[in-house]
Amino acid sequence: QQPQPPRRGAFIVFEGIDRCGKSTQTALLAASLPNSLLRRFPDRTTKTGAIISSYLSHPSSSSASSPSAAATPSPPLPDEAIHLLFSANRWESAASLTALLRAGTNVIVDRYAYSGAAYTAAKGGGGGGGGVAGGLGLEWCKAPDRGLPTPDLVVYVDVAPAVAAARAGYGEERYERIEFQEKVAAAFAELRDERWVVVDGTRPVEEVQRTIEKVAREVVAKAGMEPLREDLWC
Ligand code: Z5A
Ligand code: MG
Repeated sequence: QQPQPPRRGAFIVFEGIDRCGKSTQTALLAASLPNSLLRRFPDRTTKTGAIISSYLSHPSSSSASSPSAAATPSPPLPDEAIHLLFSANRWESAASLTALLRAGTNVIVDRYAYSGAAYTAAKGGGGGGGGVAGGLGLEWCKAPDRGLPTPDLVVYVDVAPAVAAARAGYGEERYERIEFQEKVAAAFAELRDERWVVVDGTRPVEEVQRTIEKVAREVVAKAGMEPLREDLWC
């Protein structure tokens, strides 16, 4: 009998608006799921990640008048440019993600291309194929991530923006305003497909974790029987 190649790992992505609980839940799943590894986007450790991190740490509405902004020589990055950097930041990791998956590791990712498309589309009016024709329309926003590894499961942690805003740490980064988060949620809703599972992120942490772990284990069991796809949004 021929030796069997290793079963591939499952690719599990977590998405949702700011402070919905993604980082809490990805860490818990990585700790409970055997042979798993946790990654996050943006990956702030790379060169593109450093630019992104600096961009995110300057609140958009007040940056023009703040003393630190006045001392910054370079003009702010256009929305299109930062969008492409977020995508580049994912492409930098794509080959290592597929290598891990092919070697049998379950890869859990905290935010992915769906965040990329939803946050930029929200700047252009909030998703909608119709509203914005060119730059910042949802189709434009999806384009640079086409062909990335396709997740087996997208866990959408569902929390209303007003509830998320009451949680610790809210408001420290650029996009953390309730009206903007409403638009992000609307854009996420347009991106949902058959791989998504929506979980109620307002339930206690342990309950959310149990729900996710059950689904994740089912997906891990099935992923080994299906080829890895590298055709996101193709
Ligand atoms: N962004 C983008 O524009 N384009 C892209 O392509 C990508 C991202 C990938 C930084 O992301 C920003 O980048 C983000 C989108 C944009 N927008 N902003 N600003 P980030 O992932 O680095 O952001 P973060 O700093 O990790 O925050 P977060 O992801 O928004 O939070 P979270 O991970 O979803 O939540 P958490 O840290 O797990 O929990 C938040 C708090 O809630 C904490 O106090 C928990 O203890 C509490 N919590 C968690 N779960 C619960 C439950 N179930 N009940 C009650 N309280 C809870
Ligand atoms: Mg997080």
